[in-house]
Amino acid sequence: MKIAVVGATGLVGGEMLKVLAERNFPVTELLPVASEKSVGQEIEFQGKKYKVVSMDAAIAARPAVAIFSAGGGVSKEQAPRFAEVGTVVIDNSSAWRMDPTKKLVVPEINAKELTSADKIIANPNCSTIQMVLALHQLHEAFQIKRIVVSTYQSVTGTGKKAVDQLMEERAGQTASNPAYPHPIDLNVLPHIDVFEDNGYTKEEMKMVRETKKILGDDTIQVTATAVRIPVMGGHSEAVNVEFAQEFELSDVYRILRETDGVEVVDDVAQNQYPMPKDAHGKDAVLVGRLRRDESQPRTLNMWVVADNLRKGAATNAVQIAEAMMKMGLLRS
Ligand code: 11C
Repeated sequence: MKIAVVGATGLVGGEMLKVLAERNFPVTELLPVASEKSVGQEIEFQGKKYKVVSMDAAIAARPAVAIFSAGGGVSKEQAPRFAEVGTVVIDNSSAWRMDPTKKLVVPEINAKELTSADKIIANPNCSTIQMVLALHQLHEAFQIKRIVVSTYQSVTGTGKKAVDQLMEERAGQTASNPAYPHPIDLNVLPHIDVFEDNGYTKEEMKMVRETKKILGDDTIQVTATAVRIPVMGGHSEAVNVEFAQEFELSDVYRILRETDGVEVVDDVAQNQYPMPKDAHGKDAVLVGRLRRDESQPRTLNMWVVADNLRKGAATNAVQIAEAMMKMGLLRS
């Protein structure tokens, strides 16, 4: 299968290539696409060298799938051009997520809704993916009323510039090209993406809006505080969730252990709980610190950690492509 990876030289693009190779996605020809200045540069994939090509060259090659991770502006402009030649676009930006004509997919939850009419499919925000994956089966069992979430997000979510900032600061230098308006090492920034008119950040509002769309339930109330911390390897989330129905903690454990893509790590007697250093490089969403909120009935506290570049981005996108291939929705 011919596959284009748009934004192939970025952090997420690199992870996309790694995941495609690891999962043995049947790639017959890879079309790595990046900015004009990278055209001609070589990329290694499954032991073969591929030259970075221009957007126009990739569209002319009519790949079966194009996985985009090059920012919202590029997606808005270029995804429809791929769709016009019959390519299925899986887009990792926020450009199409809330478009009512586009599906926002976490395969374990809603890949079954995809049809041959879907040519541009949106990959959700990383912090939303890990939260809804941990919650969707609990929602089916007990009906979520309200979620209060605080995030602790890795600098890899911002990209290479932020990783460089953290590393330079950690080496005692002033960052040469900082990604953030403040130092990030030995600091915490309650600020991810831009501020909206309501005082929340765009990252916080993504969690509100995308959760309702993926779980297909506008009645779910969500409030979020998104925070950047000097960590690499994964995003962590403290999730407080109020259900409409009463639950037993033992059923919560059982349901989470049976949820595809979730791994329960919860043995406090042995100091076992999810941490970004353990989630790093893994596809599973790690869930632990499960306990009742004793201040209010039918409410659960949990701690959710995942590698934001993998299940939060690359793995989820490749899983969408795999699901569509299985459903016969990709041309070979
Ligand atoms: C972060 N969640 O950690 C962001 C990165 O909408 O796909 C992903 C942004 C997005 O900064």
